[in-house]
Amino acid sequence: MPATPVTTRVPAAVDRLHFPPGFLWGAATAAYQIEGAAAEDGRTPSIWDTFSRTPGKVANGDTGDIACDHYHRYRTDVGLMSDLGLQAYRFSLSWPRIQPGGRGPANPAGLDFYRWLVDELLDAGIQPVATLYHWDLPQALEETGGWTARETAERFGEYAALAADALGDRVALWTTLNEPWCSAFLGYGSGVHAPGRTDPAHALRAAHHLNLAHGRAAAALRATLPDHARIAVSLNLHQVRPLTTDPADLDAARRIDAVGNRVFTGPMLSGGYPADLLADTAHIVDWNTLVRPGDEAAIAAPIDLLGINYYTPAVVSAPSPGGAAVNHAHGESDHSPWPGSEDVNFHLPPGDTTDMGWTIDPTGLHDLLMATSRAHPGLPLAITENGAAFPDIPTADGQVQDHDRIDYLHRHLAAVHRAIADGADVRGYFLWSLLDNFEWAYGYEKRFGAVHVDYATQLRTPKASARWYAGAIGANSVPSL
Ligand code: IFM
Repeated sequence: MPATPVTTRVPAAVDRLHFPPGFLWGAATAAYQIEGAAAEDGRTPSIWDTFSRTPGKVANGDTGDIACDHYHRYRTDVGLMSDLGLQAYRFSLSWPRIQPGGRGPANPAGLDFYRWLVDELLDAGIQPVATLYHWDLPQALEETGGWTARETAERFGEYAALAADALGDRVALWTTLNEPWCSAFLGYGSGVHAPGRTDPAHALRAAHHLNLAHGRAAAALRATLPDHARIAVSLNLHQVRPLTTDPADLDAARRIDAVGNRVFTGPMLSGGYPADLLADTAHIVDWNTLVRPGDEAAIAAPIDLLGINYYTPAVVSAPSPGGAAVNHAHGESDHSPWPGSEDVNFHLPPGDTTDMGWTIDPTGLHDLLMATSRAHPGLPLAITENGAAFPDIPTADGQVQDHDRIDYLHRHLAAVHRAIADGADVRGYFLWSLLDNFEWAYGYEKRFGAVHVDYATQLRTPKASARWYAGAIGANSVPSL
């Protein structure tokens, strides 16, 4: 009888998925979700201050008044980042803190806060990544039309110049907008986000003015920042999948891709608004008067990096007679966030879900990265948000053993690794989020953090996932799946 072959163990080197040298490991937050200090040092209300005070809009009546009190505890928080070994920290600047009311000169105290935060980061060897707008429009600008008014885009360009002027000597990577789809379509379409308007025409107007704001800000940043600075935008691109290959389902997917993705990538990256989007929505807005000569050229200001925020795919099918459109990923509302495609059906993709009810599907991230790479060759990509909410019940000793989040991060990072191996130029990954924080309409009910926050005491406790992520950063790799 032949001898039983000896099975050789796979060498340690191939037990891990190594990321390219220089791959940037970070974590992200946003001003209104963590800062608190809502009325301090000259900050004026944003649309989220107003919205969260409107009964019934946010779970439990929660507000961002205190949130994680990061405004006062930023040194502690940078210490936590340091312990994690973070290489970069993506945060947003609060427009109503920097430019109260959204017009006029900068507020020196508001700028000081960000100067101190950035200095603390640089001292800790952590690269600051500043986002100009993560949804906290000054309320005063909403009162003159908000994002439905063209003037708001002009004001945003001026605010961008103030921010770049103050911080451009120490922040080298800037993002203009975070997830403008949410600002336009959840804020002005379904109304589940501030300012809570529910008019499809307003949503489309907002989308165009956000695009224009991005163009104005990109121009202001380019004019003000040193040459080595890089400019990006963060889009929550929808990985849209038709339920079947039936032509009607394929058309539903095309429509959602148009109003979910190409409404932004079209003018920003592909030379203009896509004809099919204009046709699908022509009965809602008059694009010929909304988009003025020169707008598309302004929006197409070159960027250096595209930020992609990914959580779950969208599975869609053709409208069915009497079938109500349900969109599981974007909250409950009687109003659709999909102007012109209100009756497209959404289906919960198969698989386990997070505490948000979002299906966990890392293949969506891989597919999105590949599709984006193919659509925009030569444009470097980064994952500027990815993560998951879970209930995260602390054990008796106060620890959080969030193995479900470790599994989520591990599988999504493996998907990023696979996309890089398949040719996508992905430069970095920012975990959402550093801290548990104010999760918009869900208030403090949903926990996305790698670090647990006890809101009664403001005690921060790194979860098991924080330790796991620190290990990945240190090794520039994750275990093979
Ligand atoms: O918390 C949000 C973040 O502000 C924007 N992207 C999605 C996250 C989770 O919902």
